Amino acid sequence: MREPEAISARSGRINAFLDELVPAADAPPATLHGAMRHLLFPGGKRLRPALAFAGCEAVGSDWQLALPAAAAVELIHTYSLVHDDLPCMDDDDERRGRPTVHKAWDEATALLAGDALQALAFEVLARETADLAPERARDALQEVARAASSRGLVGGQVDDLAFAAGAPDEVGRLESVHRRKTAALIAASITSGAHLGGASAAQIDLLAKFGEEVGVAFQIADDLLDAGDWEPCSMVRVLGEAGARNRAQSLLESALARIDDFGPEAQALRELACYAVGRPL
Ligand code: GRG
Repeated sequence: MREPEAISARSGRINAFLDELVPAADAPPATLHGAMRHLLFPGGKRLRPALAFAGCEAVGSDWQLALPAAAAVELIHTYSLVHDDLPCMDDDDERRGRPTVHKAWDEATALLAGDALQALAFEVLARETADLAPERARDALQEVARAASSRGLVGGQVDDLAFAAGAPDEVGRLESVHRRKTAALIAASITSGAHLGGASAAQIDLLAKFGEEVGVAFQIADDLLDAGDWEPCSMVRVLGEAGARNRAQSLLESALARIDDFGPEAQALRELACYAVGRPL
């Protein structure tokens, strides 16, 4: 599916900003900084930064105001991938067609590079928002911190690792894992960008629900790409391919309906939601 303009036209800006933020690969300790950069550049789709920009735009502000939030969520996402690939978790040798960080360096370096990426996310969000109203920066920071916390990404990952197929209420438990492991950061990408753009509480409430549904649908769509090789914690294994596809579509429809009243400013957000789920708008 063709990349939406909300990604292609804005990736240059986030890439340049991330490049400024992360110390050069030869800055001491060079091993650590090289490892931090390894997965970050050239990086992946940059979906989460695009969602942060679109969240800011949806509430009527210039998308570039969301730059600190966009960088923070991509740094958190990257740290989570570096740690997820470690032998104590998914034990992967390759990511984005390149050796994983612990393969290119070693496990200790991958662990520490992930830690440093996470710390940098919060440093950026605090430092690069100094010109904005303090409550905008505080609210954005809180959204990202919560998404990265034991109630979000980390808690979801813990329950994913411990997931036992066949236990009661499998669908409910699976969605709970997806909501925290994947959707929390997707939703926080949108809401942190919207906070920096001066969103009202009512707008944040709608955008958070939109982001959560899009995030779960995105995880289901990602699982569908595994084509027959489904993890225990996959909606495709429980509902079958057609069932999982239907579930993703109905989550997307529900999400889009929530932002009906946002008008044309939310068009990038709509396009990104459809792109994440692999469906044209
Ligand atoms: C280690 C704390 C910790 C958490 C790990 C994010 C995660 C939790 C695991 C990564 C593996 C995975 C399948 C996560 C689900 C979210 C997901 C679909 C990630 C891939 O996101 P994309 O497609 O990746 O946006 P790119 O490479 O494009 O950035």
